[in-house]
Amino acid sequence: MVEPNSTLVIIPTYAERENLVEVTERLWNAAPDLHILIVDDASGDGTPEWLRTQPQFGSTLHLIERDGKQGLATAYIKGFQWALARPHYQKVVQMDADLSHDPMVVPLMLREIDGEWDMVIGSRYINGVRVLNWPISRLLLSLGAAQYVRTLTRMPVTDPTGGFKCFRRSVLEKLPLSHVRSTGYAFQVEISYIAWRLDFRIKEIPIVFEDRHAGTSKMSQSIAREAIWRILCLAFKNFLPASRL
Ligand SMILES: Nc1nc2c(ncn2[C@@H]2O[C@H](COP(=O)(O)OP(=O)(O)OP(=O)(O)O)[C@@H](O)[C@H]2O)c(=O)[nH]1
Ligand SMILES: [Mg+2]
Repeated sequence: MVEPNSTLVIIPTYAERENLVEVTERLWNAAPDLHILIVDDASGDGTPEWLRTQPQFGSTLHLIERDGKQGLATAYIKGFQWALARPHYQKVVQMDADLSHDPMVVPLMLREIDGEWDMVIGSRYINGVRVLNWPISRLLLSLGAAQYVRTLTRMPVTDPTGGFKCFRRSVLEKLPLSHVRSTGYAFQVEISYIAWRLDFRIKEIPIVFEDRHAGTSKMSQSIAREAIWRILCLAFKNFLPASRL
């Protein structure tokens, strides 16, 4: 029996098999009732096979398999649509597989959603900078990107490129998911921007972000180029009414 007020954590994966054992274990330690959905893009590292051997598979552990690497954005959109097709999921969390996002933060996010907030963003940069084990060049790039987004979109969020978020179901219901244009990391900004323009109540909570535990980065120059361009497009959307985003 599925509880009517369940929470789904969506984790997109591309070659994250080494991190999956720990991330799932730590999520269930933090909040035993969570359901987890992995959206895997033919990682080729045994991710689906490992998931199918787990006792929770099919009950609280779910899998969407896609047949090639199709990008973070469409993986999340698939996951959001999967959650929306199941009315018992009232809260949805999105996070990376690589343990950069601490599962212990999930209960704190859920508490904010149970309070007055519609969406919670885990922020590395609110009230100081909390990033562990990143080279200074990567940190400066991330801080510069955050400033670029804030200046162009005027969205009052300290960490607009962050990927650790929690949504009340009603937010996902209102987002025009089929119109989202970004394919890579610009997706994180685009979703928060639309939620902000739709006047949802967004709360940032401080998180400590740690560099990935294992595996390799999927960041590429084309993803970064897309982000620069897509955010410029969002800036023009400031002139559109929210109903036409
Ligand atoms: N399904 C799917 N997941 C992806 C894809 N690209 C990245 N991911 C996942 O999205 C999450 C974020 O990607 P990361 O590579 O950690 O990106 P990052 O945190 O900016 O970079 P590093 O941590 O430095 O590697 C991870 O769980 C990835 O496995 C993709 O094309 N498809
Ligand atoms: Mg990462």
